[in-house]
Amino acid sequence: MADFEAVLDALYNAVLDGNAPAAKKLTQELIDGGAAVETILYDAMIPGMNEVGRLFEQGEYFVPEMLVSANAMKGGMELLQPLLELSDVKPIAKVVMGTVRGDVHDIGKNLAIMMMKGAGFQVIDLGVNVPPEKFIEAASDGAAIVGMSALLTTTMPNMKVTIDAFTAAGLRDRVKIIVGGAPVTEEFAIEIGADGYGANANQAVTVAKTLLGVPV
Ligand code: B1M
Repeated sequence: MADFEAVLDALYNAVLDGNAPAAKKLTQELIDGGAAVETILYDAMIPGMNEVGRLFEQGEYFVPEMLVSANAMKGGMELLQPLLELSDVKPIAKVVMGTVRGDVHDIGKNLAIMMMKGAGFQVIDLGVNVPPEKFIEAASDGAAIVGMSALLTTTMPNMKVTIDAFTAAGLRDRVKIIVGGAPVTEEFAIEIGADGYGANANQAVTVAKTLLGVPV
């Protein structure tokens, strides 16, 4: 393989440019070269998406550019998923995860799901724009953890709406609720009555395990 750093750089640029075929090819090249999943994500793909966000904020990128970049990243992530999956292992617990109502950002949520699955959780992915009732319905079937993601300051309040709906349904004590997403903070998580906060996808795993008393 060409110089490791150069391939990571090229992958960063492929995400930035929304070049899906290149993103896939370079991700595969890194996998074949023995790069760790975390390196591929945190040293190339995620910084690439962060730069996309910065350019959008500055008015240099628009929604279509964000979309093609997101698709490029997703294509690469698909190749990483099988590397994280464990087979023939009894799941630690059932988790339901989704992006809250009004919000269609799913890359961070998908990453958290990938990491949770890789760590041995059974994860039901509820997708995006998930209303409280859907979280409740899915969690009623034996879930120990509910995970919510939000990327917009305007949709963050729907995390509290969902938590309140669990309380109203008499189910709040049966599940641990963890929250994450770029604008979400530890303070916000405490304020809305969540049980845990994950600053990144790996933390979703450590927080979930800690809440269930499973060794990290
Ligand atoms: Co949107 N968008 N977007 N967007 N978008 C942001 C979020 C924004 C910050 C861009 C900006 O202005 N800089 C901005 C929000 C501003 C705000 O709220 N104050 C914004 C906006 C404004 C919008 C629209 C309103 C634009 C418009 O239409 N005018 C619109 C809203 C649509 C809606 O949801 N209703 C919109 C649309 C879109 C696209 C559809 C085009 C696309 C999403 C495609 C998709 O997800 N399938 C998109 C994208 C790609 C982005 C940016 C560029 C990238 C988001 C991303 O995927 N990041 C984003 C800018 C940015 O974040 N820098 C932006 C990478 C991802 C790995 O990070 O999701 O934070 P993140 O996940 C992290 C952690 O947060 C954590 O783990 C992950 C890995 O470490 N995590 C968890 C996430 N969930 C977790 C759950 C956990 C634990 C950890 O436990 C349960």
